[in-house]
Amino acid sequence: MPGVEEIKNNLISKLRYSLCLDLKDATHADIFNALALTIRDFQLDSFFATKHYQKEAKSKRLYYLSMEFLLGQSLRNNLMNLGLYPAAHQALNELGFDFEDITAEEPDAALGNGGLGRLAACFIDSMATLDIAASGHGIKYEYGLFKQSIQHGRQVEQPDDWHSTHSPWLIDHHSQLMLIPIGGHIEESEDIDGNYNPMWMDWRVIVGVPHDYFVTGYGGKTVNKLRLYSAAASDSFDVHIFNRGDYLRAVSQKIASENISKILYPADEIQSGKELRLTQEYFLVACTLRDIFQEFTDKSDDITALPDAVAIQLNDTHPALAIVEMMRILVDEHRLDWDAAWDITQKTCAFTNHTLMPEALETWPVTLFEKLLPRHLQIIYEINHRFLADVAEKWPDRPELLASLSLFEERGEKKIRMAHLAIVGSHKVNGVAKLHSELIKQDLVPNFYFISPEKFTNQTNGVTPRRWIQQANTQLATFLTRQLGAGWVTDLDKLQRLKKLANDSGVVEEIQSIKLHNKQALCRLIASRQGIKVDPLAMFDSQVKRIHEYKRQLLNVLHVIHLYLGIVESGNTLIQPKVHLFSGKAAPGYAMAKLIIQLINEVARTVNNDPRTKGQLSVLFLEDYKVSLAEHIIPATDLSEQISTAGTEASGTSNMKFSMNGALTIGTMDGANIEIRDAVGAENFYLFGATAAEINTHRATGSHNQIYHSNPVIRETVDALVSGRFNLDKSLFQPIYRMLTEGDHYCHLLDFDSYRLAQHQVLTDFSQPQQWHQKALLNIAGMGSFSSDRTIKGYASEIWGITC
Ligand code: 26Q
Repeated sequence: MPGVEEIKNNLISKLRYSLCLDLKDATHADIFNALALTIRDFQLDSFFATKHYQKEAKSKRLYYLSMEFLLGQSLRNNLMNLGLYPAAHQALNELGFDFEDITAEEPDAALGNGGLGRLAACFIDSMATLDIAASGHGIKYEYGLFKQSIQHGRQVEQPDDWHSTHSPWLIDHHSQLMLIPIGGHIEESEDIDGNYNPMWMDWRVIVGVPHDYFVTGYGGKTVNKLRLYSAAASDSFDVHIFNRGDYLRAVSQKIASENISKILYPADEIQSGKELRLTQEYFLVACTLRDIFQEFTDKSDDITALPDAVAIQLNDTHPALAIVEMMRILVDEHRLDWDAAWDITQKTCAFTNHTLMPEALETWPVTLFEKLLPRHLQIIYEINHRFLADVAEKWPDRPELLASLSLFEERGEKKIRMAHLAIVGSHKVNGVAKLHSELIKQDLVPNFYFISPEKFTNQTNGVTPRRWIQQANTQLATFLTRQLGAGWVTDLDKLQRLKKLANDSGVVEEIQSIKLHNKQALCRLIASRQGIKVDPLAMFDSQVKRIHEYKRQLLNVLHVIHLYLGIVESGNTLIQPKVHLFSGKAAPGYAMAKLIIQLINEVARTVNNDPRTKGQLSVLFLEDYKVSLAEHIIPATDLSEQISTAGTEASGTSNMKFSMNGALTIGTMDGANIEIRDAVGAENFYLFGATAAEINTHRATGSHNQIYHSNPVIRETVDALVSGRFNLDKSLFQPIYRMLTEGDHYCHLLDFDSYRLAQHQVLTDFSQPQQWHQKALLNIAGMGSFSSDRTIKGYASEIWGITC
C-alpha cells in the first residue's frame, strides 16, 4: 500500500513528465489531474492482478450493456475504494493544498439522464466489490447531459463539454479499433450447397475506438473496467470515395461518423425516434459484441459453450439490438444453424425493463431499419416468423395473441417493438421493484406473461453505500463505524443493529447533530453558488430528480402555494419554518416540464420576497442538478419527496439514498417506496395518495377531473396560478391550469388533500426533535437491503448463473 511520500513523489512526477508542469505553477485543476493519474497507476496494478485471477478461475463474465452510465466524480470514490484516502489527503496537505478544493475541480461525468444511468454506475461498483468478473459497455459521449442554468425563471441549456478527451480516468485503445458496417442493402444468393445465403453489400464503415475507465471494488481487490466506445471515420473507406473524386461526400461522411458519439440524448422516458439515436444504439451493441466474441474465442473454440462463459444484461431496450447482432454473428459469420444460434442467444441475454410509461417504450420504423440495418431487419422478421409460428402451434384457439405479441406494430407506420424483441430474445425479464414487476406482468405485457411466466422476475433496485453513505455523509459513516464496526460498508444489513439504539437519547441526539452539520454545509454551498441565505434549523424538504409530470413536482409546488396563501391571506403561521428545495432538469423539448420549472422559480421569487413569509417559508430551485450536487443535498435533507402518481415510477432510487441518510419520506404507494415503507416501518413513513388500482378506476371514470369544482381549498390554490400573483402575465401558467382542470392524467388534484394532511403531520412531528430523529435513525436502520450489493447478488444468482 503506497504511503504519503510515495503519493507525493508520484504526483510531482506526473505533473512534470505527463503534464509538463512545475509544482509551483500548477493550478488546482492540474493537481487534480496529476493526483488522478497517480491513483490510476495503482488501479492498473490491481487491474492486471484481477485479469490474471479471473482468467485462472475461468470465471463466467457478465457484460452490462447500457446507453447511460451516470458516473459523477471519481477521485474520492477511487481513493476510498483503494484505501488511499487518508494518505492522499495528507499528501495534498503536505504539498499545501486542501483536499476539498482539489476534488471540486473534477467535472462530473454526466453520461446519463437520471435513474437508469445512475443505477448502471451503482451496479458496476457493486459488481467489482463482489469480485464478479464483469464489465460495463457504453458510449463515450463527447457531450454529456446539458448543463442547466436558470435565467428569468426559465431553464437554459448549455453543452456539457466534460473534456472527455483529456479525462485522466480514461485510457484509449486506438490499437483495438473495430469496424462496424452500416447501411447498404441485401443481395439474395445461395452458398455452394444451395442454402439461402444473403449478402450484406455496399455498407459503409464506422470505426469504434474503445476507451477504458477502471472500476475499483471496495477494498481494491477487484478492478474491472467500463468500456466506452467513441466513433470515428474509416480512413480506407474515405480513400475509396476520394478515388471516385467525390471529395465533399467523403468529408461529410467522415463528419457523420464522428457525430455518432457526439452527444447523449437528453430525453428520458420519451422516445426520440431519431435516426442518430438508433445508430448510437447499434454502434454500442456492435462494438460490444465484437469484444465479447473476441474474448470468448480467445479462450474457447466451442461456440455452443458461450452461455456457460458469458452473460449479457440489457439495461432497458436501448441495447436490445444485441440479440439481433448476436444472431447475425452466429448465423452469418460462425455459420451456425438458426435453432442453435437462437438457443445460445436466448440463454445468454437477459433484459431489465425500467418503465411502464407507454411513451417511453421504444419502437423504430421499419423503413429506418431497412436503410441503416437491412440484414438486422431480415433477422428480426425471421425471429418474429418463427416465434409467432410457435405461439400459433401451442395456442391454436387463441389467434388474437399473435397481433399483440408480434415484434411489429402494424397500425399506422409499421414499427419494430423493441420491448417485444428484448423479451423474446432473453431468458429472463425483470422489473426494478416488486410493484413494477407485478405491473409488467399484469398491465404492460400480460400476453407475454401468459405464454412464458417463468421468464418474469423481480430485482428491486439498490444503491451503493460507498458513494451514498461513506463518501457523501462522512459524519454518518464515522458514526456507523463506531457503532457497528467497519463491516457495514460491504454488508449493509448490519444497519439493522441500530434498531436497538433507538431509545438511547444520546445516540438520537448524535443523529440530529450529524444532520445539522450536513445542513450547515449545504447552506454554505447554496450561499456560494446562488447567493441565498438559508436557515439550517428550518426543515429541509427536498424533491430532486428529473422534472416530469408523473413525478409530480407540480403537486409539491401547489402545496407550497397553498401554504403561502394560508400565510398571506389567512394570517396562518407554520408550526415550523420550512425550506423547499427543488432541483432537476427537464428534457429540452418537454414544454410542460419546462413550464413547471418556471412555475417553481416564480413561486420561489414571490414567496422569498414577501416579508410576511420571513422565518417561515422559503423555496429554492438549485440549478444544474447532477450527481455531485445530489451528494450534498441528500445527506442534508429532513424530508424526502417521493410523490409520483401510483403506478408510474418503476422504482426510484433517490428514495433509497435519502432514507439511508436519515431523511423521512413523504410518499405514495409507488415503485420501491412500498418496500422502503415495509422496511423502515409504516410509523416512520408519511404515506398518502391513491393506490395504483384506485388511480386506474378514477381515470376510467374521469371522476378525478371533477375535484377542482367540488373542493374550495383546491380551487383557491389552482386559481392562484392564473391570478397574476406569480407572474404579471396571467396567461403564462394557463397550460398548467387547463391540464389540472381538464385532463389531469397524473391525478394531482385527486391526491392533493391527502398530501396536504400528510404534510401537516410531518410539520407537527418535526416540532418534536427527539421523536423525529428517532424515526430518522429507524429509517437508516431499516435500509440494509437497499444496497446495490443485494441487488447484484440477486441478478448473479437468479439471472446470470454467477456465484459470488
Ligand atoms: C429512449 C429512446 C430514445 C431516447 C431516449 C430513450 C430513453 C432514455 C432514458 C428512455 C428512458 C430513459 C431512462 C429511463 C429511466 O431513467 N428510468 C428510471 O430507471 C430507474 C432505475 O431502474 C428507476 O428507478 C426509475 O423509476 C425509472 O424512471
